[in-house]
Amino acid sequence: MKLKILILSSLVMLGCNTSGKKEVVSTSGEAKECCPPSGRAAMISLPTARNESAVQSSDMVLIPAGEYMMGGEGGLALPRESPRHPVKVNAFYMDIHEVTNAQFRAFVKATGYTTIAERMVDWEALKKQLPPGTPKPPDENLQPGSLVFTPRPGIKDLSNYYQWWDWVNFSDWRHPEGPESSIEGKDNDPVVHIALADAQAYAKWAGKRLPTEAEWEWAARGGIKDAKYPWGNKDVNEAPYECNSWQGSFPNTNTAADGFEKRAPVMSFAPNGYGLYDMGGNVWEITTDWYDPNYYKTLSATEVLVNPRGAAKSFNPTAPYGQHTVIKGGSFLCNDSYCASYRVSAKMPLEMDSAMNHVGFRCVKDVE
Ligand SMILES: [Ca+2]
Repeated sequence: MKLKILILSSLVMLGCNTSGKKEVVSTSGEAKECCPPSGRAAMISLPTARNESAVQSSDMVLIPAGEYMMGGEGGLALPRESPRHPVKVNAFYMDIHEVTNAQFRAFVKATGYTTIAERMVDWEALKKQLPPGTPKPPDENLQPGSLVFTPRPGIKDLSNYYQWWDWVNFSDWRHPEGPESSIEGKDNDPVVHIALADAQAYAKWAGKRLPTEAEWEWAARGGIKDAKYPWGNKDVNEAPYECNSWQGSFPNTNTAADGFEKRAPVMSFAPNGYGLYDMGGNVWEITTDWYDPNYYKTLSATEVLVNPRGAAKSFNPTAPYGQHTVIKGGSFLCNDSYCASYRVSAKMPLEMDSAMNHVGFRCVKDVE
């Protein structure tokens, strides 16, 4: 069942991909030239560097302190990613992989926590994210649920996200594609349908915290200066694949040439230079920074920001009444035909009470 009113408040960043148009305009008004999907996507490769014995661990690696140019310019970078600006971050520990279903299950078992997607929609909270005077939807449309990628057949007009995102009642972390789906046998998949408060609750229980965007991007760069991706500058469409993304014509054809149609078990692809897996693709990862597409334009091009925490407040022109934080890394739905968000500087907004079947998280920890 659809709950379009809620989707309106949530459909902020959902169109990770649009393709096939000469020019694509996102809902945020940012236009970019389209890069047609590479024919190399048809090449089959097997995932590399999988380490199943470590998947269940809560291993972290030390990310060294350092200074870098945050953001991106040129190529596929969106205006929200520029200008680049100098940033310095302290050292911290970071989870080597996204939080898995098994890890999240342990948290729920220990605490009895119920995620936002599992709760009835709170109309009093929701209406604050909508234009004043928006009528209350019928109660049956306030059932627990979340957003699931559900493309209609034969989509041609790629300007309307509703064609591939549905509100699905009783879709949650245990039921990623709807109530009939399950995570049985998917302990090592990244947990999804996680909203900001859910991720923060897990992090607190684990004695950790969520990363800032600056920490996340510095870690994603893996010690490689000014590269586009966590693995360097190798074309994302060139086999052997470096991350779980989308091959084919979005959103109609997913060839899964990288081995995975949806989420991949964590650590299915090679790590970056810091030993971090899936910093590009697989699932988006939540950070604590408020989203504002104009934030970087307010910063000095020369003065080094130390441990920045993002914009002072949330601003998302496509959903001005909501509160959005930055998510990073892209997902299994990303490809070069639009946002290409496996790029280290890419970012999207996530409404803080929203969850989706391609958004998860990982944690960090301060150095004592
Ligand atoms: Ca894939």
